[in-house]
Amino acid sequence: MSQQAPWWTSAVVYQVYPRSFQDSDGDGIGDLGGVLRRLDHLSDLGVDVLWLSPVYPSPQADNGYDISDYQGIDPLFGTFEQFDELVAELHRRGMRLVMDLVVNHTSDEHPWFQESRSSRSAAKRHWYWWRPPRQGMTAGHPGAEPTNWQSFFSGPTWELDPATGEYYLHLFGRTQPDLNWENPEVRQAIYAMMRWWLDRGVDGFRMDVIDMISKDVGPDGVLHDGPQIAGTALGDGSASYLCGPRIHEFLQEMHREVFAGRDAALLTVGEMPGVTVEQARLFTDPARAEVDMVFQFEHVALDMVGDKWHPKPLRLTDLKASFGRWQAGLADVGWNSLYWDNHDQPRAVSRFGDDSPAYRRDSATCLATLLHLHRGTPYVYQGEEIGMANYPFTNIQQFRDVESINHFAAATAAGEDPATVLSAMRRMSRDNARTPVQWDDSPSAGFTSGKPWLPVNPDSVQWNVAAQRADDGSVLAHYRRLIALRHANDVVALGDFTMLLHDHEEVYAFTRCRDGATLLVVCNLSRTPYPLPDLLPPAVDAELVLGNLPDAGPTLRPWEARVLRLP
Ligand code: TEU
Repeated sequence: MSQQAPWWTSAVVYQVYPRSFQDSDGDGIGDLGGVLRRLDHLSDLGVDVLWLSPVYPSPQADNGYDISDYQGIDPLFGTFEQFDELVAELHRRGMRLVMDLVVNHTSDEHPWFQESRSSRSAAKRHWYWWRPPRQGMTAGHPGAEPTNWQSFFSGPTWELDPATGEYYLHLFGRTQPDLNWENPEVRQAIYAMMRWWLDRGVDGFRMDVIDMISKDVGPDGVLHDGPQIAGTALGDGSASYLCGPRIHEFLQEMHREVFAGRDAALLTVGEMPGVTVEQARLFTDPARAEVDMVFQFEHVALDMVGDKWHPKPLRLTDLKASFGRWQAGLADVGWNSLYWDNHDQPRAVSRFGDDSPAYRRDSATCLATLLHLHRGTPYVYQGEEIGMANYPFTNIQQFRDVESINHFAAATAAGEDPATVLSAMRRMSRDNARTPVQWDDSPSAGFTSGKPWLPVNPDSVQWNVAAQRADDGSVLAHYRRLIALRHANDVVALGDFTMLLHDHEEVYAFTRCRDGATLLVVCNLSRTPYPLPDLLPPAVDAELVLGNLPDAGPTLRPWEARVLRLP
């Protein structure tokens, strides 16, 4: 990869969740006009790519991840004129635009599904997964669903459509029916749509749950039950839809049909829950022509027991084992994506750092240093660059996220204690990531002149972009330096990775080496000070390239991070 490393190996991606980024028309919901207004923030930060979460027409049951028209802009977010302006303005500033591609499922309001559900003999009936009730059972009765799979958003993955007496499959919400990728017409329609966006000027796609498009279906159309999930009547169907039998075939076909000939300038990212490092190596091997990198979920599953609603403390040694395995597994073939959070995850500083007033700034910058010095392409989720934290939710009425709301209903109906359910949601709900970006210290944080769709975090009085922009010691300033460091140093982008201190529960350390240059990175993920001479003797006389605390001395202070150049 040395001579002609692809451009995205030294790039940093910034994710915009438009609904929560910046409102320009006072309806309390962020929009494209808002993104346009804040482009200088992105250029100041120095990021290379903007990944835009969905802005297509949508009933917004899952905030745009339920699309009813793949070739439009939802009026909620603006117009095509604004979209084209966004592409042009990004390109003018040397940045690229990556669209969110949600093609495992559509909205139930998509015309394809409307046609599909209209009758059993509809022309597009086989564009989705329709099945009769389980043999010997009556449609609509509990347990009559064609398989026992549990949906990601609680309850069964099957919804009965009374008009035709058959069930349709939805791995996510009941208004998000899964497309049938076995059908070549579906695939061709999607590829045509993708080409249309590329022709319009976009620079690639972040592909939503793309490892779920191939279902393990028998020649007779049979789908199999999964192992029962303890405490429920439902089963885990993931063996039937994660990295299914035709997944590589479909992605290679997509590459041929959509990207071939122009892929060098593009970025393609597959979001792949449950993907293993061995699979990721196949997906991202350039010789196989599938995707450039994948979003894996291993490190964001280390602090839970079974599912996200049963959190447990993270052990640093588990994180090291996981990150270390991914760094090693993709060292010679393939490429990593690096992220702490996004619109589906709680805020990084609250989850992996220490968001108490004394350590919030230091832990946010420490985490950033750790991640950005790994080999792979770092992703910054809006607000992370100023250390935005989880929201102090106190009751169920404050949540808007379909996953959270459904979970509360299902868990309490099953007899779980509402206060316990709520406390897990306060920690893990996706709405933590979706409160408005905090631009200044005004009442709605500069996000909107109206009433924000999710409340602004009360800590915006202190934690906001305006306050940090002028402060050289801020989280924002540190992100700027980290991004510049990657751009300026081949060793940050491409150097070999070696994990150190494997068994240490509070300090994370590694080296990066390339062409005779070696960086030593050491991060204290705790409140305990550690004398460096005992811990890592070579660090003592090394030159400091970048640190997150002033006046570095012989002791590695709480949440201190250092990037050192070894002689
Ligand atoms: O998320 C995929 C996914 O696996 C999520 O359901 C994730 O497991 C969950 O949010 C964690 O609790 C993608 C999108 O990023 C997400 O916003 C969508 O809701 C989902 O797909 C369906 O499109």
